[in-house]
Amino acid sequence: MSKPGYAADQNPRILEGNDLKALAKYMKSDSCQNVFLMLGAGVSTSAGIPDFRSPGTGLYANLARLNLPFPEAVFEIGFFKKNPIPFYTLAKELYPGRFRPTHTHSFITLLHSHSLLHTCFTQNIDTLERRAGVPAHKIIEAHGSFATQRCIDCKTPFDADKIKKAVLSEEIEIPRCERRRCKGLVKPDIVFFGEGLPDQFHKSIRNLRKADLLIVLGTSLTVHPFASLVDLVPNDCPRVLINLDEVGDFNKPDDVLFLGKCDDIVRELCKELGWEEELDAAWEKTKDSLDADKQERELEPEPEESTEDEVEKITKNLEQALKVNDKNDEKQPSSKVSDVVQPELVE
Ligand code: CNA
Repeated sequence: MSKPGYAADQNPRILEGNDLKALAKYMKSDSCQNVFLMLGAGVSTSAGIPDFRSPGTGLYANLARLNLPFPEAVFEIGFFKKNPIPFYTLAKELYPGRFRPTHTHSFITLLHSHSLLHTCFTQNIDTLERRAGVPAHKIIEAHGSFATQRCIDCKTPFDADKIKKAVLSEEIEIPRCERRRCKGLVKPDIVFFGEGLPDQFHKSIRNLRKADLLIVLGTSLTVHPFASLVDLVPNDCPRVLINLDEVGDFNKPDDVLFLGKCDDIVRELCKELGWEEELDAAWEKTKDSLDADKQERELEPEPEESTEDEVEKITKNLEQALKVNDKNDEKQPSSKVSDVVQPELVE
């Protein structure tokens, strides 16, 4: 259950209080026209996708036990060039289609249908915002996504069906560029450590000046430049953090924190807004896309798995892939994330 919201010592100036009732009242007022969101992996954990940093269930804690030079190596471009197998093993587990959007994703579609959503900035690569029905032009996938892919050398786009087939085949095939004389490695357009963020991200940052409300959900706010977006809204714009734990620096009078699971807090907020039935109806609709995908991948309906089970499975598969790779290539890459990370995407 969520802790009651609280903010800095000063009384809020724009909101009437620091609880969900006051937030809902503000959202329904004429003063609140442009809502901006910042999302992180925590909005997708209830879909069964592990985040990076939650102790125990986070991917990093689990990858740490594998024979990787460092856990982040799976998402580091220098390491990928030397050894793409760990990333593709992980990609197989995380590939879009297996996971259903959460109630929090459906809440975003409601913000849109109530003409409140200006932009949803997301760090997530799972495309669950789109699958929940949020229009593509409202989403900025700051760290890219699995939606498109290209050769890392000549940048030629690669066919979506072909990469899906390669990734999901029993024995993962590492996709290679089909241009004559290139044959470079193909990678989904996910931003790795060591790569720049999409132009669209940089272009849309200036819109934050128009924000009447910023809601930050399910992120540790440790990856920059994304994390610094919280400082780019106007000084008098209320900022709301919905997260399991307290993160970032929320000390302004109209900063409000709700600590707990985002699906629970979003439901409470929807109750205050009178949107609870709409939330359930919107979430109900998300089932269809998942079923279609499951059929496409010829998967039997799976029993519900906990995030712990999912992480254990991913780690085991990765362990297996690394063992196979060890046999093929005795020489282990030895780069460290600090050698290659560029200022664009840093922790
Ligand atoms: P993170 O650093 O793993 O932090 C996640 C945060 O969410 C933590 O503060 C958790 O306490 C919190 N959290 C976890 N579960 C919940 C919940 N149910 N309700 C509320 N809060 C919760 O992840 P960030 O997103 O901050 O880090 C940025 C990385 C993670 C980006 O580069 C992503 O690409 C990457 N990532 C994405 C996914 C995905 O697409 N679903 C999954 C794992 C990692």
